[in-house]
Amino acid sequence: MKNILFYFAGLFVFFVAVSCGGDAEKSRKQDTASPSDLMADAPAYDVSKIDPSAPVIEIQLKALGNTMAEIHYDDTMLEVKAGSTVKLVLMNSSQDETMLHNFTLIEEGTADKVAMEGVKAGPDNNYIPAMREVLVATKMLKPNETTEIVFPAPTQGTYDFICTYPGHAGKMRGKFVVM
Ligand SMILES: [Cu+2]
Repeated sequence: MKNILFYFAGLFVFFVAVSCGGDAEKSRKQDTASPSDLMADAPAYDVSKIDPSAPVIEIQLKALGNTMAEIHYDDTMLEVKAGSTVKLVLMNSSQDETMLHNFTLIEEGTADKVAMEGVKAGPDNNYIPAMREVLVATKMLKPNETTEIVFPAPTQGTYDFICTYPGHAGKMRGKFVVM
């Protein structure tokens, strides 16, 4: 009789142990997101993640033109190596005081959408919309102003860059290729 009691007691302890173990396992799984979950939640690109040991590539870019018909960037095909840090120097070489320009790096094929949202974002936001498609942007420059931004090259692929000042993106756009 004693042996049977021990047997049941043992069985009981066994089941409790198994079920508790199962719960612990489940809660651990809930606490730890799988890599695919993390990717779904993470922003597409983290501009602050600069690797101090990465090579720095400097790009000089000029915004030119004094009329809506003339405005353009002096380079419309920028190329950088993946894994590098990009130092982009933008100069607004327009002379007309109404010609404000910036550089906005965006996901490929989103130029019109970003430009439209940029108009809505307005001057208080430098006409730069807060949206996932925008990777990084300079401030809006007045004529003869220069600025620089430093950012990590995004993952390999082709991106677009535009000026988000209202009406400029049609003429002021180019490709940014990460090789
Ligand atoms: Cu512009």
